[in-house]
Amino acid sequence: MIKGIIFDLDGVILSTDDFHYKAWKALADRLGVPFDREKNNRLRGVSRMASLEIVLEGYDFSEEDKKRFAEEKNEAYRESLKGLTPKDVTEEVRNTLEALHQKGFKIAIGSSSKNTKLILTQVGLLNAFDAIADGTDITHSKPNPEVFLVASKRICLDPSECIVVEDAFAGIDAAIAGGFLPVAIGDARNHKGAAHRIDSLGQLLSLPEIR
Ligand code: B16
Ligand code: MG
Repeated sequence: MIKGIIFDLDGVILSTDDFHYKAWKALADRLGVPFDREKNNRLRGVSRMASLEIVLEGYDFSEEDKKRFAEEKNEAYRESLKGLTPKDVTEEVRNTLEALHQKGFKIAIGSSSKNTKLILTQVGLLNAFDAIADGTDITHSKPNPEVFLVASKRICLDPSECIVVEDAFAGIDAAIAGGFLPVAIGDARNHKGAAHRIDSLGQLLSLPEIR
């Protein structure tokens, strides 16, 4: 029986996935490395350094350069986060989180991002979840299930009792590897392993496990 929902952050609760894209694109353009939205989809849910490796595929840079590039991208990304306000959380997202709580479900965040708490603070959602697990809690990012396992432990539920909502192929893989029920939104709807596919977060409330 499903008793908890673990949400990915970028691309599920907020559209910060687009900020990631723009920050990577600026870096890639500066370096003369081709980068487009299709390639960007491979970065969803993947850690910052692993993302950089994908951006630089086929190009050779020193480890020192790569460290600087990752910092450059993160600075550009954090600059764009400064513009985030509570208005960036849609009514649908707020209402869905509230409705899930009212129905007695535990809700948590499971994000690879080390900027998770900064983002949640900016949009006024830091205290909206029963637990937060993020990039600062883990050593292996998605598709490893570690972040979801930390989140489920923090809401005292077994993975089999939790839905994971993801926009990333790596996130759906992680959910499956950890024994969670994977629900896909956005790009992840193309993943064959998803148990359910939704077009927007409110549709969660119509799933048979939630109704
Ligand atoms: P940061 P999620 C992930 O967040 C993003 O999808 C991915 O694009 C990003 O590289 C990763 O966080 C690390 O983010 O550089 O902020 O630590 O989708 O798991 O919420
Ligand atoms: Mg995501």
